[in-house]
Amino acid sequence: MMSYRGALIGCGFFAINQLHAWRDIEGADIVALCDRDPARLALAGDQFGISARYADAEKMLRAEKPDFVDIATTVASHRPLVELAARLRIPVTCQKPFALSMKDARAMVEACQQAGVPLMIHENFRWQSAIQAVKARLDAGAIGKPFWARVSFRSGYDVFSGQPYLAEGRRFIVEDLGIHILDIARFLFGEVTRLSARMMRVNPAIKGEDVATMLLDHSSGVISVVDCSYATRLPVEPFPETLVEIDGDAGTLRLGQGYRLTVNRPGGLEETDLSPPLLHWASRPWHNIQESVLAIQQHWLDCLRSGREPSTSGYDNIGTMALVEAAYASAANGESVDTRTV
Ligand code: NAD
Ligand code: 89V
Repeated sequence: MMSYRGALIGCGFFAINQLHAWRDIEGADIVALCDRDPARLALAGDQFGISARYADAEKMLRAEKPDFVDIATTVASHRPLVELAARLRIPVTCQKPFALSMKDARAMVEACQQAGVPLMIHENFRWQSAIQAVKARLDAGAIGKPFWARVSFRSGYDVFSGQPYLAEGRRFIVEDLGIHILDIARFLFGEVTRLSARMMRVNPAIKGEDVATMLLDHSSGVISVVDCSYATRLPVEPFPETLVEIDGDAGTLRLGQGYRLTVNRPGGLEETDLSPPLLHWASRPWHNIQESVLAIQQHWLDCLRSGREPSTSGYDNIGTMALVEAAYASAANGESVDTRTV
């Protein structure tokens, strides 16, 4: 079977996980790296034994002609890099947040569509095995028709030491973390018609909001609450677990702390430990994120091989980005927002 040659742009904090995952995936090899920071480029190149190293993305893509490009930079560079990949007709996967604005996101999707180039957003949280298991239970009708849900991420973990730029933005938790939790809500309950949000900043050392509570009307009829916080000090730190509560007309499902799944359904009570595997390169508590990186990258390769549209294609991710924008608009004006107008 053909092995796909990939090139990765942005050798920072998170790219190391992506490089580990690529090394584990059969049928894909990262053959070239790019970073404008020579120290980071050298560190990643040496760690993963990749000698083709570039400071300039266009030079790398023109010289290496890879089968796909993995963009692992922060958001400001996403639009020019995705459009570059489209111009050069190179299938492209790009980290979240996809874009700085809805206008940019739509332009990027359009550019890839026009060029006939597959585009996947690295929106990995829905690929966590516990979240996939919840979706499988819902699809199998385990609790009947869901009508209410809560998807929750509350933590006091210091994310700023690994990702210092998170303390600097005018926007923080919804743009960086809430985007994942909103995507899980869309994945589980479908598209959202209205959204209402309240936000606050508790930590005085950062610029953006670190607490958000959102109320979502899904067109499926489900009402969900999506809440996230980095100002919540619990006796056992749950980072980076997403907790889920769902009430259906025939039962209830709970994904509790410690990856404990409880499904109370007509046939009786199911209790399952959904702890993620600890991959050989992973480290706690990041291991559930790390396993989802492996899963989404395997999915990207499967999609490249089959020609299928990725679950989190650029087009799909516009739906999640719209929820982020609706949340900031609602928090700013105190009113609920029709997400289809964003
Ligand atoms: P980082 O700042 O540590 O790394 C980004 C790297 O990209 C830097 O080394 C920088 O020099 C390089 N870079 C930026 N623009 C470039 C360009 N035009 N050409 C070449 N190199 C360039 O950031 P990070 O924490 O690794 O985050 C990267 C992205 O990953 C962000 O969008 C972030 O939101 C996302 N992220 C996702 C997850 C997840 O679970 N999906 C987790 C953490 C971070
Ligand atoms: O996904 C992210 O971008 C990360 C984290 C999971 C820590 O929020 O910032």
